[in-house]
Amino acid sequence: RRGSALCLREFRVSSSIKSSGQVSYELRGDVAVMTVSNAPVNALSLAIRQDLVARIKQFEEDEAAKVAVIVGEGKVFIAGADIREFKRPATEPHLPDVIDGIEACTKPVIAAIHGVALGGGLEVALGCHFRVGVKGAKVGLPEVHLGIIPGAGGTQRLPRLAGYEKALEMIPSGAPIGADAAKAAGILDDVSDEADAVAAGLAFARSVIDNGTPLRRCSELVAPAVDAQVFADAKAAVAKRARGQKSPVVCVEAIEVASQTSFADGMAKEREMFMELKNSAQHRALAHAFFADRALGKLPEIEGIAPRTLKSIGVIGGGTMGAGIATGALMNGLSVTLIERDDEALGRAKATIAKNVGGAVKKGKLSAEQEQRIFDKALSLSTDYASLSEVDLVVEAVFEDIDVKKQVFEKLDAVCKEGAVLATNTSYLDVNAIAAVTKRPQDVIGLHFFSPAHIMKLLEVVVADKTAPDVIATGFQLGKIMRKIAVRAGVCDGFIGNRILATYRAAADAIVVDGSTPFEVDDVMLEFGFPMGPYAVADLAGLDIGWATRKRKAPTRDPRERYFTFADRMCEQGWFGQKTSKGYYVYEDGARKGTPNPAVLDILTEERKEKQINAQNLSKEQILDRYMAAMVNEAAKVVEEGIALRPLDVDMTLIYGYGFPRWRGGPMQYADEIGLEKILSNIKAYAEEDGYFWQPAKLLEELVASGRSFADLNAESGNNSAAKK
Ligand code: TC6
Repeated sequence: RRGSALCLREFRVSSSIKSSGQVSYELRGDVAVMTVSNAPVNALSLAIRQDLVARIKQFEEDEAAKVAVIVGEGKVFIAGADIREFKRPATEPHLPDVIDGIEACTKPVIAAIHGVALGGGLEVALGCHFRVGVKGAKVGLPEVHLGIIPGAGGTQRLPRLAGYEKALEMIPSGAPIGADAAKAAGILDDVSDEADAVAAGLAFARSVIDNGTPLRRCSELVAPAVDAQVFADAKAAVAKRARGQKSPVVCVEAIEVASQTSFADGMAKEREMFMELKNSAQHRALAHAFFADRALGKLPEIEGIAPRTLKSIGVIGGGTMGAGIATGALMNGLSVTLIERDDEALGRAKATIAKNVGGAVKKGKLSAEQEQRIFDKALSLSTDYASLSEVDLVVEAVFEDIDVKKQVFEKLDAVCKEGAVLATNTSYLDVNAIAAVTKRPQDVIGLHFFSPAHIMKLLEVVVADKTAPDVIATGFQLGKIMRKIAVRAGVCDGFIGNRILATYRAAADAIVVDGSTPFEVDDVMLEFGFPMGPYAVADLAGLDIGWATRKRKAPTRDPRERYFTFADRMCEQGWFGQKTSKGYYVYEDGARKGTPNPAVLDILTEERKEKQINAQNLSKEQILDRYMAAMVNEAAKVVEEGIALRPLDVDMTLIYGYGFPRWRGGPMQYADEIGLEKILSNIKAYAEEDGYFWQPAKLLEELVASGRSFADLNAESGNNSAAKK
């Protein structure tokens, strides 16, 4: 009695599996309600898969049950396969077979969706004969973000149900869609008015029974044909955006397979593609990033600690950074009092905020009413510090000079209410020294935003020696409110990100002086997956910034350090990068993408001549190895010193603040993939040429000696759920 195509298909799941009780079975009249229960998100673990098989069999044999409804317990329907299990060899019953079993059922099975049905969760729903959602439910196939493709029929059933265009929109992007859009696309058969998924499922079941609605199996549907060009175009567009990440392109290829073969062959091909990606470094990196994201705020020092009240903030300084911070806070519902020196500066700050907010309205991120509220009510401008007497938190974003900052904090100490959090946005100065000028160092913290602060995701929460735990918790809370990725950092020159940046930039300069060109280095890093190379970034940021830093540090420079002069010579000529139309690249007529500036090569040749350096011809691989070794070595020192609590904190800092490709998982994850032994032996080889720069991190040596990895350190910290069994 099974559908024609399904009759021919082997039901590959052993039907002797017994339920372990994670999927309950309850008869409500003539409807069997199966509830998937695996907190917190009902991931499809082995036990759940086994239970589903057992419950489907029970339903088939239950003469009292005419229809089955599958629902999820708690906040969501099912959030997908259990990502933690991907590290282990796949164990039967495999999800595609479980879902085939659901679809092969001879009586109707309905998925009643609330919260989200994601990945394998939506695939389970696609294996059901009908799908009903409650309002607010979302469905999606986000596997692409984990470096894999939907591997339980999603790439074969979704195009048959919703068409190739919809599948091409949803699967390579991984973006979920709401219930109404899902209904419009034919993915949901109905969006119920019932608030509760069980009620929605029961109501739908009743209509199926009453109307005798025939079973509808996605595998048996035929999607309208499309021109093969659609896939070629999609592949080209997706590959361009993916910048080296494979899964988006494979998603398109898997959907294309659906247009070319039978369902059974398509499923076999999908499985092959899925398994290949599941065993790839890209999947490991993206799964690491998934869990690292969730581990960032899990810190023993703030566990169970409530943040302080956070409704209004003060911002000192209305330059690009201060105005950006104010914009981000205002856009997320906080009240902001912005302090500037005089009315003219306040006017400029207001104009910058208005431009930022206007941009957000144009992009649809903010409504016109919200914009209105910001300028009518939420934003206050003042030249008087006394206006900050009632704010809950102040972020100082003035000129990067320790004496100027100290003066600001003395004033804040005098005017702010008791319990207010006093934060500095410094990117490298000593937060302990700033805290020490106040009578309340426990309330002082670093909140290092990245420019433009209303757009960039990263926020370093810099914990000074005396910072109180609830102040740290408040820093993280501000990050959450402003939708930032907050990373805990300790105090040192440059904290996590800028300190590591300074080291790999120095390595790049050495590579360049020793014989490569800035353009080669940029190309290698672009190929690696960074959105821009370090020299194009320098042009964008302004070469004068690095010049000023070098001058500032000149008196304390260690004479053993190799010092390169080419960048100073460029600045002496007034080449500050994009803003002067010339830097490492030449920017014609205000263009944002430049062409290599050949004069830079002459400056480099001169420097080599002066220093009697014989230009080496480094291969792309050698350039990459050096650059990454410098990054990893400094990162290891940052972890060793406790500036970053765990390797994963470094990884997320580099991903969210410095353009490190997420699909490589950050420098520590990358180092684990390459092998720490290889990285260490490279460092030791480079040290033979420059022993001062290439001093191996002790942590790296220890890990190599004990045969451990950075991932092991993450696991030992106990806070990375990826490592949990
Ligand atoms: C797939 O389905 C492939 C199928 C083919 C197979 C052949 N597995 O995000 P939250 C944990 S691939 C294991 O903080 P929210 C998470 O780590 C999967 N664990 O909550 C955290 O644990 P912790 C495709 C998971 O309310 C806890 O649950 N699906 C999984 O902000 C809470 O998570 C996806 O990619 C999982 N699948 O957001 C969806 N999901 O407390 C991934 C979550 O120990 N999930 N955890 O740190 C999400 O997008 C979100 O979790 C959410 C809930 C929207 C479901």
